[in-house]
Amino acid sequence: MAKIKKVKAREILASGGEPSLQVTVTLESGIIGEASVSYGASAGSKEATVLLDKDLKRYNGKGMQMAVEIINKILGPAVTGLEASEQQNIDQKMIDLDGTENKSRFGGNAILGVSMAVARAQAYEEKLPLYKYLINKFNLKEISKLPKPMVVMIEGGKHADQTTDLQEYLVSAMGNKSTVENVRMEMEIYQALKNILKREGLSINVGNEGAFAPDHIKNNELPMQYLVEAIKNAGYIPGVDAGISIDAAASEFFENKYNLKIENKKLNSEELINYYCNWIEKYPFVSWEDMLSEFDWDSWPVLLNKINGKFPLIADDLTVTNTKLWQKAIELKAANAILIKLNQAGSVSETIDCCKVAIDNNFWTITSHRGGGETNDTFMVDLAVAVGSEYIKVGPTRGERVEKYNRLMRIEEEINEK
Ligand code: 2PG
Ligand code: MG
Repeated sequence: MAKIKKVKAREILASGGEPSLQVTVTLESGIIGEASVSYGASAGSKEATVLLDKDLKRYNGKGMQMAVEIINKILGPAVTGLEASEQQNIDQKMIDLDGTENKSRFGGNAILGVSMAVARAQAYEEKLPLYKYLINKFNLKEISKLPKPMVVMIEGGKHADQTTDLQEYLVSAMGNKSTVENVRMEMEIYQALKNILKREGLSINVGNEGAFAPDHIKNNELPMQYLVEAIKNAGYIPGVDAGISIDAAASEFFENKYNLKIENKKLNSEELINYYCNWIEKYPFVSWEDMLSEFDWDSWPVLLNKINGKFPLIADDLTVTNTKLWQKAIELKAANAILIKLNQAGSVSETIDCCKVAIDNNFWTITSHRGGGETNDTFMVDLAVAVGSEYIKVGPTRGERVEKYNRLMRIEEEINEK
């Protein structure tokens, strides 16, 4: 048993060169836990609030000094003296102190930073790897398999300029290969894709998430053709070793109608669904995510019905790692898999509670990185392992991304040594 002795926060830089938060929790035993918080570029409207300073003289209003103050002066003192093992109580205390639906008073970023750092400190205190500590603490099932990589290969939308309207084209590992082999396969496919883009005269510059962001690509379907070709060129079988996932992030191009700029098309929901459904038989899909806007609830069940169980439809902006919204999505048959992002929920306990709803209903969870403001923190990987996520969704290059795959491979090594 160890009580929390001190909580200290600071502003750090996130992957996009703008601030985020890092929190250090010291226990009375002298053990230290540290965590950094990420945030998104194409965030859902109902996510826990990212509290920013709005002081335009610093970082164009995106500083986090206010959140730092809140942690150092309010949240930290409030949890000091509590047993670090009481994660749920600590989270609840901060949620109650904030008192708002979406953590707009103290910020989901501030509350989550403390929440993650406490969990990490207590895992060290118990000399357990973080994933194992989370399994014990939240009564989760023992590990039967590790999450597979779902790697963003081509990115557009809000994550890159003048490229596809859809935000992400991903390659998802299939079959029963080890994590090490899956990661190798993905990176070989990434390199094969680079050659294809060069051949097509397209740029191989990368976007927010370290995926290729070819500008002036002609339509939203071409990336899928390239991905299938890349899988083959790397020596793998599409639909057997690896398949394709898409995250349209459709809320970002929804303005009364769905505005597909690069194709000069404005489609209503029904037309967009038909546009997508033409692809179903053509490509080896593993999943689709946010194909419709978070404000278009009525159309989600129509699309899910058309997919007809061929692959899962993942909700991200629609459900924002929020138990109530996710229950609504299940009831309305709007989606049958959920994207999990710690900072959407704003605390470790709420994130895991939301995963439990998916686990109880036999739906996939896919634990995800963030586009805009990722950090080197790998908490999300341990979380994915603990809740038994089917996939982790992370970009293929840049330090803050590859750290996640490196952590997953390390966990595999640890488990195999036992
Ligand atoms: C998404 C994510 C991560 P962002 O939409 O799934 O890929 O993007 O963090 O910008 O919301
Ligand atoms: Mg998404």
